[in-house]
Amino acid sequence: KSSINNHFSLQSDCPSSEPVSLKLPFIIGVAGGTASGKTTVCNMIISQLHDQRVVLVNQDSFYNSLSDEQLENVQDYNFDHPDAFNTELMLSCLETLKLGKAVSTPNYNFISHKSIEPARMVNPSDVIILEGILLFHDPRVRVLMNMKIFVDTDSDVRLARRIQRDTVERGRNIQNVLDQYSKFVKPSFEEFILPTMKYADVIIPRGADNEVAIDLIVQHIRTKLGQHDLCKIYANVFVIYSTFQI
Ligand code: UZR
Ligand code: MG
Repeated sequence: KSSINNHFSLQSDCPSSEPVSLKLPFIIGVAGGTASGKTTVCNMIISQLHDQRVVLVNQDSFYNSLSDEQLENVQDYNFDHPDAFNTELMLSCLETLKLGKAVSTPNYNFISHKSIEPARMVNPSDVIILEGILLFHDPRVRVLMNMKIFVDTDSDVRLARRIQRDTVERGRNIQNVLDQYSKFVKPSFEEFILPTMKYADVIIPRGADNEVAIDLIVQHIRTKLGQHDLCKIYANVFVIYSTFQI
């Protein structure tokens, strides 16, 4: 009875580690400028996939912690530059998740600008949704994704939302947000984020207001998950077949 189930494990071949699931997760990347509606798009996809195991991993979690010296001059720190992230760590976490294993990810705090305890444990899932402004920047991260979505929202709409969000949720004042925007956020968007739009499989205009696009994306994910299920059945049949050969 237990032979054909969704999470056939290869314990005997992996003496050093926990069981590895044969089921490969479907990995979706959602990128786009600040306050473009990435989080809302992700949440809309997640709410439509309620019958699957879905997990959201945010690139923000992998921000490098600022040193005391950097904290003293935080207004000169560019959080919108690719070097602000620990991409090596994100890559290794994603590789682990892709293998169907649980992983612990850092927990970045936007007020102290540091990773804080406790770390966040991410469980193996059928669908892994990654979200972040610079997710498509590193080619090694791009190849891990089965589907890449770019949320394309007008800059003025994004700035308006950013002011709203940073003053309410991230403890900033308006002057501070505007200075940061013109000094780093806008130039980095043009230099590093916008050029990655060409890597997207799907570009969503107007972000989360675009329900048709979200419905189409969810349909595609469901089709692909069906195909994954077929691969899983073939893989399990193969394991059972090999077992009986011995
Ligand atoms: P989203 N950011 C902060 O404001 N503080 C931090 O400690 C780390 C990041 C901002 C960052 C970027 N820029 O524009 C934004 N600044 O978070 C990305 N300044 O987050 O995708 O949710 O907009
Ligand atoms: Mg967000």
